[in-house]
Amino acid sequence: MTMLIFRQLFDQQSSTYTYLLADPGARAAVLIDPVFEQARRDRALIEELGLKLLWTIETHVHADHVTGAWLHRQRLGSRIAIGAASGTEGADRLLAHGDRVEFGRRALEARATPGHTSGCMTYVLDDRSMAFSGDAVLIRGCGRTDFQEGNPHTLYRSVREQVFSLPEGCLLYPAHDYCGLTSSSVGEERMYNPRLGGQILEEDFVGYMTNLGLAHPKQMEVAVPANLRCGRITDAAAAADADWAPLTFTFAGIWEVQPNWLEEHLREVQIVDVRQPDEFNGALGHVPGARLVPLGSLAARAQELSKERPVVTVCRSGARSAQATVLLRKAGFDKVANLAGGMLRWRAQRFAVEGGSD
Ligand SMILES: N[C@@H](CCC(=O)N[C@@H](CS)C(=O)NCC(=O)O)C(=O)O
Ligand SMILES: [Fe+2]
Repeated sequence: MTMLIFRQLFDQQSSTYTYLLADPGARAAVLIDPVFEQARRDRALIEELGLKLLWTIETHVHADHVTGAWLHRQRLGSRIAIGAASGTEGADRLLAHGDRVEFGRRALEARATPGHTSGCMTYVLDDRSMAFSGDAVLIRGCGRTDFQEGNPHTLYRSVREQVFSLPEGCLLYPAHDYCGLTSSSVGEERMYNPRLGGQILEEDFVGYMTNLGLAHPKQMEVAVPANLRCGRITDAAAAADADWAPLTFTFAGIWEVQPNWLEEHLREVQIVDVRQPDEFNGALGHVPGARLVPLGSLAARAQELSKERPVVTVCRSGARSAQATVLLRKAGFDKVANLAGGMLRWRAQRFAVEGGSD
C-alpha cells in the first residue's frame, strides 16, 4: 500500500494548483490552497476517494482567486488553517513557524516564508520528500513583491533559509504555474532559478523584483477582501447547488441522480433515452414514459424539450447519457441529470420497465 495519496489539481482561470494529500490507512486528508470555483470538483474527488477532509491549508492570502476554504468547512466540516501573520479572520488555526498539521500518520511542517506576503507559509511533508511553497518559490520564478506586504529582501532570505536549505531531492510544488510546468525540486531551483538561484545576491534579486512591471491580478479587488475572511460568503450563494433532486456531482463533472429517486418521481421529469432505436425497443426495454432521442440527434432536437421541467438522461450504462447532460447544459438546460448506472442498474434494482424481455 502506498504511504500517501497525492493529487495535484489545477484551476485554469487563475493558474492555481490545489493539492490533496491523505493518509491511505486513516483516510484522513488535507487540501492545500483550494479554489472557490473548484470546490464542487474537489469535494467530488474527496468523496469518491472515500476521504475525510480534516483541514484546508492556505499558503497565503491569495490576490488572484478566492479560497474554497469556507465552502469546504460548510460542506465537509473541514477546519481552516493559515499562517498567523496573514491577518485573516475566521480561521480555526493560525499557524506559527514550526507548527505541524497532522492527517492520520502523516503531517506537514509549517515554515514561515514571508516576502510575497507577510503570512506566506511553505508546508514541508514529514519525510521532506515534498514541499508546497505557495508563491514564495515558483518553478524558475517566484511570487511578486509589489503588492500586499511584498518585500524582496524578506523573500530572498525566506527562500534561501527555509526552502533552499531542504534536501536537494525534495520536490517543490508551487501555488501557480503560468506555463504548464507542474513541479520542480530544491536542487533544480537552487541551480537554475533565474531570480533566486546560483550565485545571485540579495541586491541582484531586489533589482530584478523592482523592475518586473506586471499588471495587478484581474481578480485582486475581489480576492483579497474575500480571502481575509477565509472565503466566507452569504448563505444564499452557498445554497446555489441544484435543488430539484438529491443530485451528486461526480469528479468527471456530471450531475447524477439515483434510480430509486427517479422511480418515485417519474411523472415530474422528462426522461430522455439517448440510445439507438433498436436498443430502446430491445431486450433491456426502457424506463416507463421515456422519450427516445438518440445522442447523435440530441443537439438538433433539444428544442422539443421543456427547459422548465427537469430532464433525466438515460442510456445502457450511463456513459452516453452523461455526454447528453453536457450537450443539454450547453443548449441552456439548467435542470439536467444523468441516471446513474443507466438501464443496467435500473434493471438490476428491479424497477419497472416498458418493453424488453426478462
Ligand atoms: N495575470 C494574472 C497575474 C497573477 C499574479 O500576479 N500572480 C502573482 C501571485 S498572487 C505572482 O506573484 N505572479 C508571479 C509572476 O507572474 O511572475 C492574474 O490576473 O491573475
Ligand atoms: Fe499570491
